[in-house]
Amino acid sequence: MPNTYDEMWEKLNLDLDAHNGLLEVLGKFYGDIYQSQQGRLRGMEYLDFVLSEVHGLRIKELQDAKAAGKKVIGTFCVFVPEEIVLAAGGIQVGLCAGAEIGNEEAEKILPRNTCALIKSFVGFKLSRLCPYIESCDVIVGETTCDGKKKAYEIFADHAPVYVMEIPQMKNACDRDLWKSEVLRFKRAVEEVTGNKITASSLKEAIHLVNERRRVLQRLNRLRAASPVPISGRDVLLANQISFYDDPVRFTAKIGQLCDELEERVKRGEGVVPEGSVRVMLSGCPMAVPNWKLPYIVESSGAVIVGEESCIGTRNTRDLVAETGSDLDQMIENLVDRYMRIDCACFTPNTERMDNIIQMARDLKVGGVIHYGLSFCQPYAIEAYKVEKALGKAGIPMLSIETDYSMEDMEQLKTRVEAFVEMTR
Ligand code: BJ8
Repeated sequence: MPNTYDEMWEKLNLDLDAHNGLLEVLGKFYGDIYQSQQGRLRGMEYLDFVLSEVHGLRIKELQDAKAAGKKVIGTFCVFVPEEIVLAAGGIQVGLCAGAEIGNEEAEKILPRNTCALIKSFVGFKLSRLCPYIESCDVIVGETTCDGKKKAYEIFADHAPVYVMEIPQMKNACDRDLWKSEVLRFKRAVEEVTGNKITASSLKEAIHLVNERRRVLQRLNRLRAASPVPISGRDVLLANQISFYDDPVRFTAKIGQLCDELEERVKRGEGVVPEGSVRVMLSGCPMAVPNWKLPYIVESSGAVIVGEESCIGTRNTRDLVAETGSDLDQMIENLVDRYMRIDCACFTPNTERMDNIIQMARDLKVGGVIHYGLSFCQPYAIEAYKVEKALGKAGIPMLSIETDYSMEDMEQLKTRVEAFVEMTR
């Protein structure tokens, strides 16, 4: 049956048949994992709607903005400072990379043993399945892990790519490098958008992105109540959607969700059966529609109360200081904030251990599930240190390595159930 958006998708050069197949699978998957939940908040209807229109209405908004002269910048990493893009009048979208549907195409040009996230974005592009990628005027890559770094070289043959260099250590010279990269990015964005960034546009953009972080921080504080008032899956969805929804609208809607949640917390209402084990996830990001592990955890007698991840607290924990009104000071503030990101690509990365222990204690978790995508060396290797640090703090950890396929569902469920029982 023709879809209202077929014409738009055709213009974006999508493979319509394959794309319809993707939407069908996504809809079914979403129904099973999300809409089957009991006691969801009314405010989740907004997120359900956004997700149901993920390739429709939001793409239409992007197309309309482009027609009005705006530029769309796509990213794969929380290191790319959205404040710069917004200050130049652009729109930034986090590209998802959470499904394996384009793997066959991706494996024609990438080694099979590449992390699922990388294969996913390459596969989406080669299979012509992602209207976000096709809407981008520029896609910003970064030199975080080796896999991404090298994949962008190949990806650049298929899409307009700009790569930011990310330092791997946190010494003074690394900060200098990062500052020069932020300034280089600023110049590139000004060139693409045709707009000069001013002190007032940057100030406004910093505030806007901080407001979105603040509302997600509020959501995280509220979800930590006991009894747990919202599922981990629903909070993960809010974090995932934060990467591509309009930031002003998203912040307002999540504010309303938080108001509703606050009332629920005051009434002492929970959303999961009494005795559910509080669990925290830690590790690789979970991009849309990667909901496999959260679903398994929350159908195994546990509830997720926090995600130590880039689609989680790593992206929302730190604000940019809103001090200073000249451009230089604001750039310094941006540089400082982004240097605090504790991605496993850094060495050493001791602040991540401290942050995990702090978070696990604050959230009063029974255990931590460390999640690594298969073939992701930074997180897989760092899992050893995380387990050691948690062990010292008396908090048990289960290390899971998986990808986007459904083949290991049963095996994962058995391991998660055993872990949940052990922590009880
Ligand atoms: S700041 S976590 S978003 S790099 S999972 S592609 S690391 S092999 S995603 Fe990340 Fe930025 Fe770091 Fe966050 Fe490589 Fe690992 Fe794959 Fe990864």
